[in-house]
Amino acid sequence: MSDSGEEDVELEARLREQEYFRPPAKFVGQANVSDPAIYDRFEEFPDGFEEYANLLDWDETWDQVLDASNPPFYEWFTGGELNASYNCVDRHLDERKNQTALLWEGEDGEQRNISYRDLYREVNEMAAALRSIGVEEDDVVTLHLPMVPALPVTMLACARLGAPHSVVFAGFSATALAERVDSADSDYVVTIDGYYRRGELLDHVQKADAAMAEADRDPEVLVWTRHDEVDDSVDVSDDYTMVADLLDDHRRERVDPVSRDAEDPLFLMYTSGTTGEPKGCQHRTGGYLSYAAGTSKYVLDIEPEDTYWCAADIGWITGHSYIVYGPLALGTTSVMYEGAPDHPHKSRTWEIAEKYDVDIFHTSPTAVRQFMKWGAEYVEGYDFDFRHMTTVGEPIQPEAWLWYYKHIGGEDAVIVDTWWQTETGGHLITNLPALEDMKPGSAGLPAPGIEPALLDDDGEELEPASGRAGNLIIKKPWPGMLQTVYGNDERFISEYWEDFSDTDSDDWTDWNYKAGDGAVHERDGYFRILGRLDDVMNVAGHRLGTMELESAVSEVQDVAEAAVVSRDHTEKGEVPDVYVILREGVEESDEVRQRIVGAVEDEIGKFARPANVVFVDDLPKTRSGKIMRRLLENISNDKDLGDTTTLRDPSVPERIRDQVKAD
Ligand code: 6R9
Repeated sequence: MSDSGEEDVELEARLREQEYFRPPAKFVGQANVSDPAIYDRFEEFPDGFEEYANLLDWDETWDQVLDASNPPFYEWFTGGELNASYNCVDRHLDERKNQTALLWEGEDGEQRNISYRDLYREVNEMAAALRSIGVEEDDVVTLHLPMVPALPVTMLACARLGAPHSVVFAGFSATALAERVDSADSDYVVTIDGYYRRGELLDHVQKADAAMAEADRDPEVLVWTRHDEVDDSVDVSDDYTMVADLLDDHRRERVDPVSRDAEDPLFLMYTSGTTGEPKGCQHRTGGYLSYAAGTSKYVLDIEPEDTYWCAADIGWITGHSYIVYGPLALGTTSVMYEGAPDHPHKSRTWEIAEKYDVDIFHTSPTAVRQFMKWGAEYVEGYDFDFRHMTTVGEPIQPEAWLWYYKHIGGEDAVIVDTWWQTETGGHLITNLPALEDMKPGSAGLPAPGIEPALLDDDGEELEPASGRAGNLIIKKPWPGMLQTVYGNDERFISEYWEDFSDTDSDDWTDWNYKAGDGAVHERDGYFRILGRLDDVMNVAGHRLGTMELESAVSEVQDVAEAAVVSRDHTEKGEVPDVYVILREGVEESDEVRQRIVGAVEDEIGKFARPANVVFVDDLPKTRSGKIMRRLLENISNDKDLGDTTTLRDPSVPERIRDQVKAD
């Protein structure tokens, strides 16, 4: 006890006195980028980005780096042709066919070591299987798969055929899956019988059953199996096709990678926005893959010899760019782990790091806070030596950063805090690890070629490095950016561009990408990200829309009206609190509360479960009837209420606050 007490004191003292941390000399000496001239090269806009495109093999070289004639519908590397699966698999065969591409560990301890040659065979067979059931170029294939090798194999098989994949995180519910299948006009769903989570084989295919009953479309369903055969506990419908049977028919078959236009879509990734409907962010083949590969090389410092472990889920953008596409394009060894970090014990992560001798480790601040809560004793005694560590997805508090630095990095690894989004395809604000000093809590400088700025609410640009907070925008296009919102160009413009651009202009310099985040541009030039300014929250690094949560809650018969706000949470960053007015005659009860929580689980997924459900008589509303969520958020976070004079009934928030305090 006393030991950790002393340590805390020491940590805090250090934190107070030390603002910057230098990258270790041994890191700098071997880094992929150690010359600041890189920033000058990328100042040549847009040609600097050719450096990333040159990391790939192209079937046809591009004619033009950027066609910006029709903003914000930018086109990258136009005239170029390539295939993403070829770039992540085939081209490595000459030099490293026996090297491990994917190192997979099941939660139950099962291991698979998939070499580039194995990956080549599996991707080809799966591509042949998909082709045999009718998948053609440009067909959207929806993947509802957990962290098993079948997921990257199926993604790369789709890419080989030129069929965009739309991966839906396995934790999403049947309803969320159905919604995404319909929205993407998808006629194929690929799922699995089950997967392990905390020692239990979850029946996963039942979500496909329910989704197929709900969806308007009637897609063909393919089912992988977690073991050689379907698990006894799971019932797979006769209407579905077993992947194993298809693969048996296509053993050793080869499928030529389809040459895709640089601008042809590689995938869709649904994410939450400010309305109830998720947006299908559409990513192009050439620009996206170039950007994922380039940032993997320069920011993550990946070399083919490395063992690299990004402990995110491939079901989110981080896993797409930095487990699958970036690392495999560079020909490295990428680790995948199926399960929970505390199963069967809280040292599982460090056990894996030691076993596979991981060099580069990538995780979220939520995970760091959890490791910190469990305590350093779960790390001690494991023999691993990271040279590079990354955080992504949320702001990291300096305390958590320092703990990560000391207890996981042994004060001998670099840490990069990478800010980016589903929409951006790859890192936009992050230090290059050998070039800049680390500053806990700050994402750092813009990545090469990226030009962020802060605007006040009137759209006026703040003085650079003024130390003030504003709306974060990106002034120049970059190759990793989304092409559009699938099937909805108007929404693309309204969500990301309209607020801070001159939408009548054909000149791209009049267009600014709105990130939706607030940030401070510090006096040293580093950016500190403050979090979302819109109705989007970040729960344990998972992005959720307030409107999606509210519409899920409103599905419950007993609910007359609901408002969802975010509450700060020491481990998860944020959690949703739900304020509900019940219908006339409905009594408050735990049963009703359970129904509300259940509705969120059914509509979105268990990961979105509300932390609190508060029954209220009224909600704070303006005279025009708009719910003032900000006031509820202040109540949830025990902050001053602030201005209530514009409310129809200014006494409402105080009544709610007294009630919440009494509960
Ligand atoms: C990659 C990813 C995007 C939102 C983004 C911001 C938050 C991401 C961050 C960060 C502070 C960082 N965010 N990285 N906040 N520091 N380093 O997370 O994509 O799921 O789309 O979320 O996450 O609020 O706008 P996505």
